[in-house]
Amino acid sequence: VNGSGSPVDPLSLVGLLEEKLRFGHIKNYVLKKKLQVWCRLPDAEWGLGEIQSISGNNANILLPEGRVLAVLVENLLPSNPQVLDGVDDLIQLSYLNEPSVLHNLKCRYVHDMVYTKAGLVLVAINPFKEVPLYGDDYIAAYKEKTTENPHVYAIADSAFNEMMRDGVNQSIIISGESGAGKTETAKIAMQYLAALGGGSGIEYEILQTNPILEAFGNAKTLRNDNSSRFGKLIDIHFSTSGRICGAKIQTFLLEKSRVVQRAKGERSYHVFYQLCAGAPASLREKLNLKAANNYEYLKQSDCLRIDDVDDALRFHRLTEALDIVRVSKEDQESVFAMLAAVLWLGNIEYLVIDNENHVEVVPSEAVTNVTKLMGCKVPDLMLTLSTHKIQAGNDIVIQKLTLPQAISTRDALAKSIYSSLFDWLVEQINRSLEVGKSRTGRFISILDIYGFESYDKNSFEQFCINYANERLQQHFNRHPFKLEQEEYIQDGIDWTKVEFADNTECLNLFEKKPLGLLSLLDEELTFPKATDLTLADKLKQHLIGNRCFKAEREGAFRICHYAGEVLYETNGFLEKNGDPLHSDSIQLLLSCNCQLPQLLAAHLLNQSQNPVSPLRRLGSVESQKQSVAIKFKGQLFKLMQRLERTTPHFIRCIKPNNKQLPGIYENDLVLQQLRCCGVLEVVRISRSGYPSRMTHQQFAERYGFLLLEDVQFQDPLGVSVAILQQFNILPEMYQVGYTKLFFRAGQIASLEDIRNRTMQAILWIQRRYRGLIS
Ligand code: AOV
Ligand code: MG
Repeated sequence: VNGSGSPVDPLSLVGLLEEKLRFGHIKNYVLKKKLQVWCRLPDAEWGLGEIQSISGNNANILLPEGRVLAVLVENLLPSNPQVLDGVDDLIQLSYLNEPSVLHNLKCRYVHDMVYTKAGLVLVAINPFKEVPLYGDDYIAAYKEKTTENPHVYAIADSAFNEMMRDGVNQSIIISGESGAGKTETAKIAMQYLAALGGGSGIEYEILQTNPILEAFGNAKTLRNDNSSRFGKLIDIHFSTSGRICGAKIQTFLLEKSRVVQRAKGERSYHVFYQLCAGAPASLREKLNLKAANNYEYLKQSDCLRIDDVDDALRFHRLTEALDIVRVSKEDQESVFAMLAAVLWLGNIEYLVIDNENHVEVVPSEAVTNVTKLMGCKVPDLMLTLSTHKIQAGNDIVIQKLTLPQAISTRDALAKSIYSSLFDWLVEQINRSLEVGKSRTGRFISILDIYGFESYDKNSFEQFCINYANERLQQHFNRHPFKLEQEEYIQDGIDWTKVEFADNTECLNLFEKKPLGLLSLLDEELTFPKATDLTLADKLKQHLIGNRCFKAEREGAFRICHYAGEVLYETNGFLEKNGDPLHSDSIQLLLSCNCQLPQLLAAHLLNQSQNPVSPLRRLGSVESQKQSVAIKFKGQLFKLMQRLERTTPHFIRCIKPNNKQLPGIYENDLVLQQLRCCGVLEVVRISRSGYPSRMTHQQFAERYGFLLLEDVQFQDPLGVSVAILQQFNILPEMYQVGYTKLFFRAGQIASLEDIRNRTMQAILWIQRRYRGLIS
């Protein structure tokens, strides 16, 4: 009962309390015997029980197995009535505490219902097995709207409809940790859009880009057997009639170090193993191919195969897909030749020739194979891989390399060939998918990047990947949270602010100038004597005191990311960020008499034209270019700007266990992901907020004709208020802002219903009337 003596709806009271308490404790609720509650069990899990007795701060809880547990009242949370078990939108839960949400998601998960709405966001829990939720029948059901179960299809469907209705470009933004299911989800969304807008055949080409990009850009890691090692944005373009008319793929920072080294138990890019296992005999002979275990670059990490994956079959599929996106057989063969060249490069060995550790290349099968495959001369290759040209005044001096220098020169060449080959391939694909003449400029973008990663050892690659995830998280925060709340406040409506984890501070740690991580990293490249250890010292010196940064033992530092703390080791940072490629190596590629190496060289030259960050410290005729991290930052900024101009649809993928196995739902792991990505806060906002809104003008125009009294001389606000009164819309269901009206979920739907029925009645009367006259 409220202050005026009238009864209060118990649900709204609960909501109110909850709003105040956020994840607050039960002691502020009415505790009574028989109440069903969640209580913390001794093993720290949440268990369901019933209050047996309470005295002061202590309660006795009856557990299902008959045991009675004495607990502190503050360790209790209210549970939801059983009828709410497994609701398909978390908004519907009466109590929105963590154990209730976990329980709800689990109820659904065990029944293979892997999708659940959380207000504006779709939560997708990785089933790690085939679930019967996809294919033509399901697509038809979502197309015809005969089902309302949450699904990726439903998200793709609303993106499509909003694009057609509002003429605004849309984006489907998929996030989640490594192995959570982003790439699979992106493919499911593409499949739906292809079915919806297909017909011309181009949709088939678009789908076939997936096996190609996965072969060249995915690899087995310790977290995921098919881990994306690059970021991808695909824009699918539509004609005015809603047909797909083309697509464009943009990729971000491929992890190229993987080609030459990685952790034990991981693999290099799938395509290498596919080629070795699946190339037909004639190609094998032409490229001097051997089995994967003959190549240093492949065998070094003690992992050549992936369970249940047939690399030879995948190779076959890859060539089919390449045919479909119109990469000619000739070009395909050149691509495979370059891949074989990279593999043979890894087998090239050095001989130390003096006591200063200077080396020469050992003549071998590897050397001749590389030269044959690339079309260059043996002495040129041997010289490039063992010497440096240094500009001394007007003269060029040739200096022998030491063993470590020579190895890194060889590896840099292999990495550059691979990454430029990847870019070249994406260009070919884009050419094939080019948006035709019927372009309307309308598109749906799907974003799938590498997920947040934290290993025992984290290096520059994780640093970049996790930075990208921070950026994406910021975009996610801005949308349901910041923008929503800002709009309420601007329009002057009553609104209790919901606190949410904001990652601006961590982003600033990366991006601030001149003393952010990226600037400091860049600056260190310009010091001739810098090493990975001096870099670590410098970071400590400048960043200590920042709440998101922690100094660690020598050569290491820690960042507090939105998704957890990660310990980075600076070992390799400088070289990976500087990404030096000797101009000698580019010259070598240019001197080849095959076309592809020349094209790749041109591409590499093009990339290195940015005159930033002179890599003087390497003391040679270096190509001058932007550091990797700074370039990446620029790319991410552009990406975010583009996404800002679209209507976003968010999908949060969740990994229920770290074993990549079906049927295992680990509460702690799921909870940690829900917490760090702010899913609960989104629900809270969606629920306590006013998701529908219209300007006074729009509202008056749309519903004004329903008024029984003539109000045509009133202003839009006056008309709007009259409509609200006539239809008895309860005051708690709406708010009147300075410019807009805000409604609780469901209100507009019921007004629309009245409007539709009235319109039909009017049409019917008109028809009758005409009939009478004629
Ligand atoms: P990721 O993209 O989020 O990781 P993936 O999409 O590659 O994760 O998913 C990892 C694995 O989980 C897949 O290879 C499938 O075996 C399984 N999986 C995911 N979604 C589904 C689904 N809907 N149905 C069945 N199996 C699924 V990374 O790219 O590592 O961040 O960089
Ligand atoms: Mg992926």
